[in-house]
Amino acid sequence: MDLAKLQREFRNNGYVVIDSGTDESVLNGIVADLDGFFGREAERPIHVPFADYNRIQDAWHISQHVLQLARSEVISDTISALYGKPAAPFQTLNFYRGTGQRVHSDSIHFNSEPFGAMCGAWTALEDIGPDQGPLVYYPGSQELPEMNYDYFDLRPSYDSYPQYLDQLDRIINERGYKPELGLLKKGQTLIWCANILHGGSPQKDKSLTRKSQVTHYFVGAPKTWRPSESEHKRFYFEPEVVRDMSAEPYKYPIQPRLPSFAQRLRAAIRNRLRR
Ligand SMILES: O=C(O)CCC(=O)C(=O)O
Repeated sequence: MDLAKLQREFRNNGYVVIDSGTDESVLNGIVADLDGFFGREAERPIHVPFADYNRIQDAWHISQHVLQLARSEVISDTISALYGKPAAPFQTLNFYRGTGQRVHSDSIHFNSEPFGAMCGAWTALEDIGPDQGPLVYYPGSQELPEMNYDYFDLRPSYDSYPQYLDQLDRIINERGYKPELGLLKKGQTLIWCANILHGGSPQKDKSLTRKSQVTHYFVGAPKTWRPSESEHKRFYFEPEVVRDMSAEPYKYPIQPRLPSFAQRLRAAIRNRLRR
């Protein structure tokens, strides 16, 4: 790997794409471990902090394969080389389809002092084409100033998030940033810096999947805080480093969500039709 070239690309574009070198068995193992939990009518995993039909947060608590990818030395060594500081993974997100997530900067979710000591690594668990709702990002936007809620005169709270997103759309239009799509091959990883504007592009073909894993990292040992919970003063938190905890009792006993009335009705109709 030509490190100087990679560093230049990261500085100029706000992201780089690398081959993570992850074994096929790990990529397929992630898919196999989590497949049964995705979909509106699937059961939810209970030993993770959050799960819905398309997103499982911190599945490293329940899948050794998710843990293995999150602890990939190729990825963390690349991040450490890009920043010149050690990188520590602190959160994973697994997706089954495109997220259609509106364009944001990660620093609104987890910010750091000093600013910018955080990044995301998005790994394709299958080849990703334009109809699958790939990641979308705006090279150049990483050079924007630190934009927390107060930058836009908004109350630092989750309630202000939609208005924050509107402001980012406005800035993208005004500055003419051009979107790029993460059309990655299975096993490739896109590493983005904390401040680049990114999100999920709309999934054009809803019959397709878009299996992917995001791992978020802090670099160095910054003070970490959440802008959306900092209404009165900065809310600092201690990130939980992703590590093998399989020998320890599960930390997150969340209640499985009961199926909604509509889900029960659909299941009853399906059962009736099967008879
Ligand atoms: O995978 C996607 O569609 C979006 C992921 C994302 O925006 C994030 O993890 O911050």
